[in-house]
This record gives sequence, structure tokens and C-alpha cells, in this order.
Amino acid sequence: MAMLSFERKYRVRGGTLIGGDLFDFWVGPFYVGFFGVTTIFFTVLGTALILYGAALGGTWDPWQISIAPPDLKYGLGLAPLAEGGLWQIITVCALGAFVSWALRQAEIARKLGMGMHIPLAYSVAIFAYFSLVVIRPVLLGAWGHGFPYGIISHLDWVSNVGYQYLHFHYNPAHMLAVSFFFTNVLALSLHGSLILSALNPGAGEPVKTSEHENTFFRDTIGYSIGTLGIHRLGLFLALSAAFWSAVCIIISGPFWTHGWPEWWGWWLRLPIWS
Ligand code: UQ2
Repeated sequence: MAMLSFERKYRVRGGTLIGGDLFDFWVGPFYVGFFGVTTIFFTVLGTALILYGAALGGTWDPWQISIAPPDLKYGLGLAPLAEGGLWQIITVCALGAFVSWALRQAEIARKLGMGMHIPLAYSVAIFAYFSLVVIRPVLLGAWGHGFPYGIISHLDWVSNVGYQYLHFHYNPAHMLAVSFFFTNVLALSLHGSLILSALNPGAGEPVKTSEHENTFFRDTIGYSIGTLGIHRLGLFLALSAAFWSAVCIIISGPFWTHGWPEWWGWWLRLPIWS
């Protein structure tokens, strides 16, 4: 792929976290780096193992393919390949690839003299996955508490685990996570529509600037959060959604074993009612 004229200026040497200059080069448009190599390694191995697991599973229907975690009887030990061992190695590959990707983001950010906002934000998504397949299973004492890798099977898992706590929507951390997801949708739709409306004012009209964007919101609701502010708000809402999602599943089982509706008993038992 052709390099754009200004790219030469930004393709700077150094900033690597490991390996020095060894992998400090580009292949076409892509920076490689030590963590580019480890990302490819874990991705290729993990994908091959998923295909092998699918071949053992007895169906090639993409909706039905599923690679299940080990039976609870294996606890936190290793399971035979065909009985959850594949799931265990695939989980290691997934985490290896995700963490490699975050560290590659960190190296590129260092090269460019940028902040660490991107790897930090991505790490919160990794944390949410890590909560499901490592933190909660370890706290409950068995890898079998992880979720199965399949399209329909992971939906069944979410439904079954939800009903195990009678009504998951009464989980206070779940309530926070859902509220953050919806607020994020509101903020991004306000932002996306505002930007498109300013940049597409109509045929023959000049493109509008942030002064118009500010004025639109001051005229409608008396307040504009600003062009930098909306991105800070968006990052906060997105990270909060992923963070409380992780919390809501970690506390279900390890820290609360009853139905979630029952958790609200503390409210009914407040002395102010009597
Ligand atoms: C804004 C602004 C932007 C924006 C948006 C707003 C010029 C381009 C969307 C408006 C956002 C507000 C008022 C905050 C809404 C709060 C929540 C919790 C959804 O003012 O500055 O920059 O994109």
C-alpha cells in the first residue's frame, strides 16, 4: 500500500517496550513490533484451535458451533483437550492476543508522543472479558463457570446464569452498566448527528464550525459541553459501561448467591418505614 506523503514524518524509530529495534518496522501500512508478532501468533493459534474444536463438535452450522469450558468436576485444574482443554488453551490465546494488542497500541502511542488513553480504554474491554473467563471462575473454584465459545451457546449461558439469580435486572451493578450503555447511545447519537449536521449543511452551503455546534446546544438547552468535553464524556460513559458490566458479573456468585430481587431487602428493612 502506498505511503501518504505526510506519513514519512510520523513513522519514527523507537518507543518500543521490548525487543529494541528488532521488530521496529512496518509491513505495508502496518506497524509490526514485538507485540505485532505475538498478536499474530496467539490469533493464528487460537483460531486454528477453534476450527479444531468445531471439527470435533459434530456440526458446521455457524450458529450451533460451540466450544465448551470443562465440567465443574475439573475445578481449577487442566482438562483433557476434547473436554474443555481446548477452551482453556483458546482462552489463553485470546488473552495473549488481546494483551499483545494493547501493548502494541502502547508502543505506537509512545512512538507518536501521544497519551496512553487508547491502550487504557481498550484495557477496560479486556478487563470485562477477563472477569467472565478468569476472575469469576477462579473465585467460584472451577473453570467450568466460564462461558462457552459459540454464538447461540453463549446466549444460552447468559440467560441461564441470569435466571440463576431469579431476575438479573435487579442486580444494582447491572442497573448501572445498562444506564451507562444507554447514556452512551444518547451521547454518541447527539454527537454524531451534530457533527454530520455541521459538515453537511446542504448543497452549496459552506461547512459550519464548532461555533455553530456550541450555539445549537446553547439555543436548545442552554448548555454546550464543548468539542473536547463531549469526547471526555463519551470515554467516561463507555469505560463506565464496561467497568460496571464486569462488576455486575463478578459479584454474582462470589459475593451474592441469592436472587438479586432479594438484595433490595436492605431498602425494605430501613428503620424509617416503621
Ligand atoms: C456539545 C458539543 C459537542 C457535541 C455535543 C454537545 C460543541 C461537538 C453532543 C451536546 C452535549 C451535551 C449538552 C451533554 C449531554 C449529556 C449527556 C449525559 C448525554 O455541546 O460541543 O461537540 O458533540
